[in-house]
Amino acid sequence: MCKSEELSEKSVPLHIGKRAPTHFVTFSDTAGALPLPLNSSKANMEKNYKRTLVTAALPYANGGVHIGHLAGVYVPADIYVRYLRLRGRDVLYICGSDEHGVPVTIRARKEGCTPQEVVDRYDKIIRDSFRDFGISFDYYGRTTSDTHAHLAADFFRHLYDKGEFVEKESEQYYDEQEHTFLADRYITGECPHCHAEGAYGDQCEKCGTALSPTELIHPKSTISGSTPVLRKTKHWYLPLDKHQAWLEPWITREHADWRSNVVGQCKSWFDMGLQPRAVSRDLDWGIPVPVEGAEGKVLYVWFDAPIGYISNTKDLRPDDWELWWKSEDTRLVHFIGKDNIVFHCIVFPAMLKAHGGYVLPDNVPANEFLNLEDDKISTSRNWAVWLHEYLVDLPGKQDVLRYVLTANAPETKDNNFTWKDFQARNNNELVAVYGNFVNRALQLTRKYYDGVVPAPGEWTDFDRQTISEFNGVKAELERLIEAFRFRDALKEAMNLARIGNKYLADSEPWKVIKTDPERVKTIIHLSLQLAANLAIAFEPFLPFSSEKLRTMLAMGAPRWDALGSTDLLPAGHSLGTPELLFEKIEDEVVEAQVQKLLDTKKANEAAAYRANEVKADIDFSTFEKLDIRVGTVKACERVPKMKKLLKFTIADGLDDRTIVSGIAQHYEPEQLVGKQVCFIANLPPREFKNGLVSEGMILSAVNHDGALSVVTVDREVLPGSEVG
Ligand code: B3M
Ligand code: ZN
Repeated sequence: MCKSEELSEKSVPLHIGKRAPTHFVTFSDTAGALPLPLNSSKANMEKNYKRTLVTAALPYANGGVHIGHLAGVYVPADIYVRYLRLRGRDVLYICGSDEHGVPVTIRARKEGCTPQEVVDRYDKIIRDSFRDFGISFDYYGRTTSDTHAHLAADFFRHLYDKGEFVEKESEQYYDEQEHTFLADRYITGECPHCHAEGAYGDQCEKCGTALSPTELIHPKSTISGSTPVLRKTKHWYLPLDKHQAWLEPWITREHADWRSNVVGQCKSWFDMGLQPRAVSRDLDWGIPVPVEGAEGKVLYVWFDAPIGYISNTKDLRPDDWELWWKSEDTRLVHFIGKDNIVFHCIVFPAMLKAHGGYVLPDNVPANEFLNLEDDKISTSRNWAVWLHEYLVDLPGKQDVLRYVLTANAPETKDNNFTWKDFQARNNNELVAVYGNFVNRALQLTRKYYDGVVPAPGEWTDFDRQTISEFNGVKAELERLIEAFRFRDALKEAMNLARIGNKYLADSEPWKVIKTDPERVKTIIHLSLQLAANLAIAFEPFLPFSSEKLRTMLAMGAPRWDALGSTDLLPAGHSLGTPELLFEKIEDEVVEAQVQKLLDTKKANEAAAYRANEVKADIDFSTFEKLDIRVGTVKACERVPKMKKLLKFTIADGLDDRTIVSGIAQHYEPEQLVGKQVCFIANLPPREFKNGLVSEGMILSAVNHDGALSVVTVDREVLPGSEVG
């Protein structure tokens, strides 16, 4: 799912050896390139599954839910389970709040409250949003529940007793003032790559490089501000390296038909070689590690969270939860966002396998990300459309959002949400096609037949052609939904409405009524059958509108089997009161939403400016120690393999000096040659990984948006001139 990226636990903490990849290659042709799998999911599909267990990624209870979450995980999973239920399949849809982990503790610290208070607050907001958008979980639990604490601890203990973990001591940063080990996110410092200040122990947000805390220059504890020290600590690791032997063929051969983004991402992990992964943390918020000598240690949030799927099932079905998790005829499907792929395709399956007795996922249809108005959705920048705010501004329009997010779902690539597109899809598709057809069919019935379904005459060739067109929709919808292609499936449902619209437009009952009133009975009869079909076809996608339509048609519960039928509403059946199914959205409404985003952008810029508070006073002698000089740039070039860096040769008055500066993203090297720049001349030389030595620091101004501008002089001076 799309995470609140700044505060989410990144996917690469605490591992031994090689770093995990941060960028993935997608092998769009993976499925085709591999030999035909022996035991593919296709074969599995033919297996007789008795029940389907659908999980949706557990949202972190440290923020609300936004459109990225909805589009990426919860709406697609909801479409899928609503469809399965309509078909009469045995299905459970399980989710819950993910309430442990460092992001929760950071927020609690910031807000001066307890972690429990944080998760209580957000769990409620998240629950309400899901309910309001018709996300039809069978159970929504919490990882702070007792059931979960017990199950997760037992799970760990079982693996521990079986010898499935590797115990290892390593050195980690410790805050001596606060007497606590520091999670990666609690340590900031200078990025060794781009030299931005404030890089986190797991990643530099400026240049995106994945880091380990020990790589930071001048690390600082964000809790006390002190410089942390390295201390030995013991952790338990899941030896994923040992699991690679079965995981790799299991995914790349047996499940080569999973989405190519999923298989591709797993393949890049395999190609790098899986590494042992720590499943415990030194932290005081979480489930205590249930072994002796583990005081002060808790289960890593990514160890306990997926077990939440199991404990939430157990809370819902205390008597037969094991059937849903341990029986070979259960089909397990995880809906997630792309940032969770490694945990659901590699880590969790390894945990389940190591434990023994559990089924493994049959499919993991992960989505890519949704952007908002061409910018990455971001919780900390408030660049998001929050579900609870959406419903205040656009009351009753849940289905419009469900529609737009599905029509535009990031199924195969990142996609973009814009308010303009939102308005266009509502006005040109929902209103003009679906709503318009239904409204015309119902209004004509009311006008000509007092709201009673007329008896049809013989079908004409034209009627039969229309019927044959919509007959095929059921099979097509089934094929697409079962292949997790919800965008295309929605298009297919919309096509049914187009067929109806065209049928009415071409048969022109409002004209024919004057010459052949008997014929009009048939036209209206068939149109009403089509409208009833629409209520069924759209039920998984737009449940609120389907319900409204069923009320208008006074039809009972939707039956999938009946889709394609021309006998849904018998002659003589009285309809309910027609209402508009969808309303046009006016320009002012979307303009207000765009304005809200523009205001956010402005507020962010102002906040960034204010954030650069003036530092504490220093005395003059400290200032005098700084030796700032002017130099002339004689040469400037990019540094191979270090895409942030530029290497300068500066004439400093005496000699040529080399200065390396992290501004390659802001300048072409040739733009700087010949310029006079200001640099600090008396810093100790700093050596980079590749052996390059920098003999000073070039001064730049940082714009509010992070753009750097080199400090130059107004009039040419001799190289080596002092700045003061
Ligand atoms: N809470 C990460 C996320 O929200 C995490 C998912 C857990 S699923 C077991 O992206
Ligand atoms: Zn950086």
